[in-house]
Amino acid sequence: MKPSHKSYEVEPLLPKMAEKHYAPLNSSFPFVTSYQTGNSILPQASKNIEKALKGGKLLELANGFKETVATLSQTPVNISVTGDSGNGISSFINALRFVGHEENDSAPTGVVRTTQTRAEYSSSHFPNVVLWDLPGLGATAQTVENYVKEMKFRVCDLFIIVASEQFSSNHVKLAKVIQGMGKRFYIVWTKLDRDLSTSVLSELLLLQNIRENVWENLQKAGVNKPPIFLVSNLDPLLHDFPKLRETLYKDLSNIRCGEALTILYDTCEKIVDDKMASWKERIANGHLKDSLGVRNDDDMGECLKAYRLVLGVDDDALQQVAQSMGTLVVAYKANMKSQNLHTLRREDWKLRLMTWDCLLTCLPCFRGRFRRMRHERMLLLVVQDTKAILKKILEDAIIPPQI
Ligand SMILES: Nc1nc2c(ncn2[C@@H]2O[C@H](COP(=O)(O)OP(=O)(O)O)[C@@H](O)[C@H]2O)c(=O)[nH]1
Ligand SMILES: [Mg+2]
Repeated sequence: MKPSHKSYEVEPLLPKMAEKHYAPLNSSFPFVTSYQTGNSILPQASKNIEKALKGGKLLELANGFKETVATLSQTPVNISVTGDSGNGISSFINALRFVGHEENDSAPTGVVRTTQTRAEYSSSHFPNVVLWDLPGLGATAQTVENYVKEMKFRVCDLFIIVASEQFSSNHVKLAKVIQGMGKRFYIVWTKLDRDLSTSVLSELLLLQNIRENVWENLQKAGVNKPPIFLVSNLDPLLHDFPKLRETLYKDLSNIRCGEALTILYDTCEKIVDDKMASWKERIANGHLKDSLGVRNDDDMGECLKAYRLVLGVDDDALQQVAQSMGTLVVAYKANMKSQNLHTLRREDWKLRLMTWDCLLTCLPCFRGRFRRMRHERMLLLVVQDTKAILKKILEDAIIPPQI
């Protein structure tokens, strides 16, 4: 059946640009977190970033983003691992931490009920993350409401619902209640090794059946599609474990940085818009030559360079930023229409029309008006490129690019 609900894959970080690059934060981000660190550093970070951008200092701005992300990355995150008793909750925590069940600091596991109260674990693989090992929902005769209260769901940022053998009504109840709280969760199906050794189906078909079964049960209860991972706790490197870890890293970034960086990006957008407004005024007043510092304001190539310089996205600045972010300058320039006058005219038919010599020769009386329109158009295109570059810098500050 075709899923009718919005998929719950990793949310884009900065949604409006998500189509361009992988982007992990979102104003409609479905997490509720404390953001203690984010709230306290935000005013100063915002001030620094504002100052850098107003002064057209892209490198300073990029460093400001990086510092902000570094601080936010230390925000503590609570992850609760829940499910039905005996499903492999404690074993999953051990596997995620790469800790054998016989090791000292492992979560106790076993065929008899071993987890009676919630217990916390940490892992060097996920710094500043508390993994809460919960007793399964079926462990006591309590209601879901009581369980949610006792297990302190409110203070948790992310949930992992562990299931195996069958996806029960308890799993569905947990998913519903977590979704109702506006928090994110994954389903982790464990004991895949057993399923694989006992099933007569091919591996591909078996995996597909498990996924479909989980999804159908959730769908019937009106739950949005969560990420579903199929694993064996005996093999912490196999099956969906690598994908699960990758998703978890991205979501941790979202939880920690999401709200704060969206606010910072909005501030940047506003500054760029203000800059555009003030330059539009100068264009309208005809005071361009002096303020832009160009010899000839009909020389569109020279003016383009000047607009890029005042917005802080000139070639030198981009080169410095790329170096600081550990990537190649092409990563920032590849989608840039305003690389030079040739690319700008190629990519924008309106500007092409406005810079068509015949038009100016045929309609000399409109020369002044055309000049203004050309400048406004060019400014707008440089502004659009600047915003895209700012977004990319922010994304790269969160997840460093790999070259
Ligand atoms: N074969 C297999 N056994 C598992 C797996 N995960 C857990 N178990 C076993 O299932 C039993 C219950 O596991 P436990 O982690 O204590 O479940 P919990 O009650 O949900 O915490 C233990 O005997 C585990 O060894 C798995 O992925 N594969
Ligand atoms: Mg347990």
